[in-house]
Amino acid sequence: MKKILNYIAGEFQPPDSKTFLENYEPATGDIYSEVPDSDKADVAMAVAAAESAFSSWSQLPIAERSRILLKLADLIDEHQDRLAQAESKDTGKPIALARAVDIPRAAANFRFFASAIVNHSSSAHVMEGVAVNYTRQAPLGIVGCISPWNLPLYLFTWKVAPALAMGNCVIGKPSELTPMTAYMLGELATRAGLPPGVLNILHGLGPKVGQAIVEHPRVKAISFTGGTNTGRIIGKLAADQFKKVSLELGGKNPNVIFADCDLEEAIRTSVLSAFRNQGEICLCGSRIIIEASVYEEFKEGFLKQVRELKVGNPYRDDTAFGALISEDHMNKVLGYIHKAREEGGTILVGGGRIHPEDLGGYFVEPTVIEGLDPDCSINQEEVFGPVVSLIPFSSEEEAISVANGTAYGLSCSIWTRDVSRAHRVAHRVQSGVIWVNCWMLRDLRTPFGGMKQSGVGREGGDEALRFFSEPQNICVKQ
Ligand code: TXE
Repeated sequence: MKKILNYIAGEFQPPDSKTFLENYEPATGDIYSEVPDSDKADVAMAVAAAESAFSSWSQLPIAERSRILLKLADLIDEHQDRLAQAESKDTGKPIALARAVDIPRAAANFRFFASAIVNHSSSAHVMEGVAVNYTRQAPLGIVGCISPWNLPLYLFTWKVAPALAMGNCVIGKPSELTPMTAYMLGELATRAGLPPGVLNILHGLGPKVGQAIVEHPRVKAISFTGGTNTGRIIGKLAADQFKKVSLELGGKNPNVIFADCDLEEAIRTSVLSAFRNQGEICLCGSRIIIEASVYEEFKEGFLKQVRELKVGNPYRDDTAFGALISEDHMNKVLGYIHKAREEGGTILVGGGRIHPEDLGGYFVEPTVIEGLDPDCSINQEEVFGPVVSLIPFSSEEEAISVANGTAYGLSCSIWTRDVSRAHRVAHRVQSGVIWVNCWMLRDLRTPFGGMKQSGVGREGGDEALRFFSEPQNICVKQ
């Protein structure tokens, strides 16, 4: 049985407690590796390693920091296939998706921030004849990066890369459900020449080792992606010590389909946005709000494409839809489908567990529901699985009201050929990320994050560089 180890001070080591957790393969339900059950003793070791590395890492010339991170990006590319296989096995996601999206994006994250720091400039404010102010973006010191299981290496590196680029030392914790690629990253970091202690990777349970990272007084900031309830706990703990926090939380994202849109393209993209990664992406569009005059036409085309989705063994190259992350999560998703039935919804397609090729893992069919009130639980709560609800609307006003009618505000796709309407609606929808006639088209320079209960703060581009640094103004009298 493969034993995953913590990565502290450039060395792989077992947790201080010497105890391990079981790691399941979602496609089969089998235990296939063991994960350190780390605790605050491991956090203390990681903090000590990071403290001794900080001074030289933060003072390294920017070009040299950039060179090491670019090297790490190249190594991720070089090991793309191995990493994609590991990601697929650990998450149940199709290998094709891991190859096309997860792993290339992890490399892109390092490459993007390695280049961003070389081009980054700070501001100066001249008081004519009196003084000059210049603002230094000083690294924070030690920061914590806590990431979820749905896009493991993609989201872990989305945090770690800007943190390291700005000269911080990192204590990273991937999800206990998907530790494998973060573990493999440690080895690549060493090979890229990252000095020991600059990046430390701890594994284990959120409330135990995750919380110990948040609570450690020497950890200056926490960047977190995960569930809204966990974000609330982390936000409260961090506030006690006045730590900076960036919280990327859940979503209940609407796709708003106006009758004048390119319906064929809207259907094709809505299938992707509903079911990519089995619906386990915070950006997935789980409420499709459709103008009544094209409702039936949209529904017919949408259902046809959903029925054609290649569901099955994630290790086959042509699979488009794999297994859910865990038995608990599968039961949660099935529970929501059951509740939707009780609340009067009609299941148009899917609705149950399946066992493709007799695999014993956690597969749930892509599920489409109609006939539910916008206020019922499945239209309000984040299912984070392959369940989408169709909701008709009759006016622009109603569409905006339904789109805004949840506690979340992460992303929204608006489908229309009317440019004025696209802007008008976009400005009134309470979401941090708006796509017009597209979905998940990402430019890493743009601010990324949610409004309302979808989060606090923004990631990406300059926002990330600002988050992982502290402005220090220096005023020099002339
Ligand atoms: O996430 P958690 P879970 C949503 C989705 C899902 C729900 C719960 O709705 O069903 O959240 O998923 C660590 N202190 N999203 O339970 O628990 C944990 O170990 C510090 C949305 O898997 O939030 C993991 O590394 N850390 C989402 C990370 O937090 C703690 C992606 C996320 O786990 C902690 C995933 C604590 N007290 C789930 N408790 C998105 N927005 O992309 C847990 N952790």
